[in-house]
Amino acid sequence: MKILLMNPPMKEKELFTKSSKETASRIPPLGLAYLGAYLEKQGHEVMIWDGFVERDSWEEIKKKAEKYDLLGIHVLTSFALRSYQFAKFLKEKLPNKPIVLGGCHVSALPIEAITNPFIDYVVVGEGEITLAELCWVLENKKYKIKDVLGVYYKDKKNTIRFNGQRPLIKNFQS
Ligand code: B12
Repeated sequence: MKILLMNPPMKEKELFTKSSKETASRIPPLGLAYLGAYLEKQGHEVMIWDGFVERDSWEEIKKKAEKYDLLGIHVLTSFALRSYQFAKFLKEKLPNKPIVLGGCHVSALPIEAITNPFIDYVVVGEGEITLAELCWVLENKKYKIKDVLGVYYKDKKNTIRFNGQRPLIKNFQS
């Protein structure tokens, strides 16, 4: 699958660490990089688009996103509202693309996130294996969504479902 992982678009003045312009806010998004590395090992094609650094307009991001099969967005509490606005924008423009949220904010408040009609999946806790299994489900291989731990989703009747927490990864090399 072709997967686009994103930090939401933030203006320079909105970044909390603006006082240290050259350093803190310029650190690459580690969580997305972990996910990308794991997904690439599973054979997927991954692009990371970091909205703290990139300066594309939302329309330009939408044009990029058109080329991907799954759109993932990272959510910290400090930019959760922007992440939700961004997810809504993408869903309205690209209704057939699955939108997945992850990160510590939605791990703490998954119901707040999955209740939004424009969000398809919320991954809680460590995302590597959960997202890889979700990709298999979406590719119609091997797994059914009811077998995937660590993900909130809505069934055909729009009821929120969760199959339980995924145990922590013990050996990351394997
Ligand atoms: C390193 C770090 C920083 C670094 C680098 C951050 C970066 N850009 O990567 C710096 C110093 C820049 C930083 C800054 C800030 N940080 Co900080 N930071 C951390 C720290 C210590 C580790 C983060 C990390 O890299 N974890 C490792 C990665 C692998 O984990 P992860 O990001 O959570 O990602 C995993 C999952 O969440 C999930 N996942 C994540 N995204 C997605 C997306 C999808 C689609 C899916 C499916 C899954 C998924 O899968 C990933 C892999 O398992 C955490 C504390 C912690 N122990 O996590 C605080 C933490 C994230 N930071 C926090 C805060 C508040 C901030 C600041 C807002 C502080 C400030 N006032 O300026 C700023 C934000 C600035 C910014 N522009 O991002 C809070 C967030 C609290 C919250 N509820 O949102 C935390 C949790 C610390 C705390 N307990 O208060 N931070």
